[in-house]
Amino acid sequence: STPFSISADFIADHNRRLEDATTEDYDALKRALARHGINADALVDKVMAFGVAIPTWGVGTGGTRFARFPGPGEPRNVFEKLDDCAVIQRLARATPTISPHIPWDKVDDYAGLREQAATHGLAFDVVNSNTFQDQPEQELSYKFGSLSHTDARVRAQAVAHNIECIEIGRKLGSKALTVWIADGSNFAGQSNLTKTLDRYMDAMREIVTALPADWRVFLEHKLYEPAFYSTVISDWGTSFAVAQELGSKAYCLVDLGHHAPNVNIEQIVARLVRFGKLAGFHFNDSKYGDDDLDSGSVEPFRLFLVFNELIDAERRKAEGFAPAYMIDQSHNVTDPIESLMQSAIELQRAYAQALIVDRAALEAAQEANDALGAHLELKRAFTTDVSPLLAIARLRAGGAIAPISAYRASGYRSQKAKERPAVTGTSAGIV
Ligand code: PSV
Ligand code: MN
Ligand code: MN
Repeated sequence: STPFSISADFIADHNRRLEDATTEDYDALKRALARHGINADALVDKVMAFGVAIPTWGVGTGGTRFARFPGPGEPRNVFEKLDDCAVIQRLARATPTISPHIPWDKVDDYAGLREQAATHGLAFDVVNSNTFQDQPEQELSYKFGSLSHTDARVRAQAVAHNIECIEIGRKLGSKALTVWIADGSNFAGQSNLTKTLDRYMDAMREIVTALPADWRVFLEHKLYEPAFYSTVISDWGTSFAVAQELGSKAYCLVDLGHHAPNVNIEQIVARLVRFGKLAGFHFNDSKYGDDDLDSGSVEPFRLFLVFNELIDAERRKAEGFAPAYMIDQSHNVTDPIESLMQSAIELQRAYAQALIVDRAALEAAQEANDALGAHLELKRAFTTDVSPLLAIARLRAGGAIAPISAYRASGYRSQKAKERPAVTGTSAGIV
C-alpha cells in the first residue's frame, strides 16, 4: 500500500481557518514596515526564496553517548528519510534540499535515489563524509584518527572514502563535500601537534585534486569532542589557514556549536566573508558547546546577528559570497519533523529580521560613533515580530500557515508508527 502522506487539500483546509487572522496581522505589519520604507511583499518574496538543507540523519531521533530514546514511526532507511524530509518541505516550504551522510545513506542505485527525491520536489545538497566511525565492512580502524592518522594506510583509506563520497555526490547532483574529522588527541603528548596537521594537509590535497571542476570542499572545524585534549582542525583560524593553503576550492564551514565558549561567532563570519572563504553553515543552537539544540531556541539574537553579517555581505556584493545552509541538530526529546520545521522557521525569521535593518541608518550611526543609536537600529529589527510575514510566505508557496499544528492534526506520525515497525537501540544514521 502507498505510504501515508499529507495532501495539498488537507493543508488548504487547515489554512482556511487561519487565513483571515493571518492576513489581518500581515496587513498591520505591512503598514508598520512601510513607515520605514520597507516593502513587505518584496520581503515575502525573499523569504520564499530562502532555503536551508535538511540533513538526512536529522529526521531520526538523535541521542547522546548515554542513551537514545527512539520515537515511534522513525524512518528505517534513506527512502523513508526522504518521505519525512518531503513532509517538512511540504508544510514549511523552507527546506527544498537535503544533505546526505555517507555511508549512512549508501544505496545501490543513486540515480534512483535522486529520482525519488525529485518526485518529492527535493534535490541533494552538500555531501558529508564520515571517517569518525568504523563501519562493519571497513578494513582499518579510525580509533586513532583518519586523514591525520600516523599510519599511511589509514590515511589512504580515509582519502578513498572521501573520493567515493564525491563520486556518490556527482550521481546525486551535489556540488560540494563537507569534511569533518574527529581526529585529535585525548592526552597531552599523545600526538605531535605539527605532524598531525601536516599529515591532514597532505591527505586533503589528494581530496581536493579529486574534486570535479565545479565542486568545492567545505572544512568543518570543531574545538573538541571526541578528542578532548586537542583537535586537528580545532578553530576557524586553523580552518582558514588550511583553506588558504588548499587553494580556491577550499572553504570554511561554520557550525554554530563548534566554537570556544563566548566566542564572537558573527565576527568570525564577517572575517571569513572578508577573506572570501565562508563555505556556509551548520545551523543549530547551543548553551554549552556542541549541544546541537534547535536553531534559535537559546540564542535567537546571536542567530540574528549572524544573518545581519550575511545580509551586509550580500548588500555589498562581497566577492564569491554564496553560503550553503544546512541544519545540523540532534533531536532527542522532540519529534524531529516538528523540530526541523520550527528550526527552518527560526532561520527564516532571523533572515527576515536582518533584512529589515535600515542599513543606511545603521551606517550613519556607525560613522557618527553613535553606539546606542546603531544598537537600537539592530534591536528595532530584531524585536519586530515578522511571524505574519513568514506565514504569508508559506501560504503563497503552498505550505501551511501553522506547520506544526497542521502536522499534528494530520496524524502523520501515528500513521508512520503503523507503517514502520519500531527501530530498537541505535542504528546507523541515527546519531
Ligand atoms: C560533528 O559534531 C558534526 O557537527 C559534523 O557536521 C558531523 O558530520 C555531524 O556533526 C553529524 O554527526
Ligand atoms: Mn556540523
Ligand atoms: Mn557538531
